[in-house]
Amino acid sequence: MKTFYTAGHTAHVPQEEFEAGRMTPAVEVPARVETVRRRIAERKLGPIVEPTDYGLAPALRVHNSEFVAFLQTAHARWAQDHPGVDAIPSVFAPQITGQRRREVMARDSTSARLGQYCFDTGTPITQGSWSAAAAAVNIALSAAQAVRLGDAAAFALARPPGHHASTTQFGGYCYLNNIAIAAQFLTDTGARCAIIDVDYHHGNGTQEIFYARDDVLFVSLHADPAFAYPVYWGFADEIGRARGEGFNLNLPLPIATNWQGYREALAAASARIRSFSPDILLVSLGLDTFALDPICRFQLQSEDYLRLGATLAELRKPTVFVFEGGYNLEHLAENTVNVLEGFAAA
Ligand code: Q9C
Ligand code: ZN
Repeated sequence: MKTFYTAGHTAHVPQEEFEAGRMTPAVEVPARVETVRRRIAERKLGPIVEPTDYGLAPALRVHNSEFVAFLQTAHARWAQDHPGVDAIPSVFAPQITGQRRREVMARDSTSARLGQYCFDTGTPITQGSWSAAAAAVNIALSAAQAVRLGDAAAFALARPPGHHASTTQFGGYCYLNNIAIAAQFLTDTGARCAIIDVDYHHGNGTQEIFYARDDVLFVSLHADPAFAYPVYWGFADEIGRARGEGFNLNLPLPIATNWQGYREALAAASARIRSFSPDILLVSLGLDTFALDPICRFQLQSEDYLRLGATLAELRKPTVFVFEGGYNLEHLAENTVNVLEGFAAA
């Protein structure tokens, strides 16, 4: 299996996020991808390949163009007034719509723009966030293209992650939705795509992007939003809308879910994917379901990731793995490679 990787991600070095009333050290850091890259090389999983540049057009198929334009220049604008600190929004006013919002936006205030295009305070825009986010998109697209051209599977070892980023908002450590852009790119070539999201957190961005559509299936296993981030999304009754009704499946799970609970939900997810009969499966591969993850509360063990990979392989589909969350730097590489080796061995 090819792994797509570029050192471009190291330009994105968030310092701190605002969480639970204080600034805390960032957990979505360059070492995440670097540790996984080293282990892939050690385990001789396959070649590590630089991505191709696809430009911005594929991202603009899923994201609002003003949102993308803002991301590109946000740090430079912010740095004029706040040199040396990352950009984090401090004002959110979703209730201000219509003419008043247009007036405020016309004033072009960076603070208002940040609040408009972001939904949390945990996703700082740093000097290198845009270039790294754009590189992550190219990684996901390159992995998608490899599978489209006949590889049985490919791994997009990308950061920043993507699954929380919606059409018009960044958040949850995500700026551009790597997997949604890849799925749209594949759909545009005529392939029928299903996305399974196994990150601990609900993939609210991916859900939103495909919510009214029946051509891309979204299935997510995640911590119940009743107790977990992203709080507002991921409930079981979010089933899609209009033509998309029945093409969004959320499987919220309780605190302390272990492999026994997880495998049951995975069986339900697999059944829905089989009935959808995709040409290509895309996996939002978060490893933050691990028992020792510092910000999450599931109980999967390292050997369970071999089982997860094997279960995904049983779907017998060409598969694009896209890296998402996972914050235990000591075990992240082992767990990630276990999924890929479990998949390849099955
Ligand atoms: N106390 C991904 O895994 N902070 N994003 C949650 C909970 C945001 C996670 C804080 C977590 C975002 C890609
Ligand atoms: Zn996550």
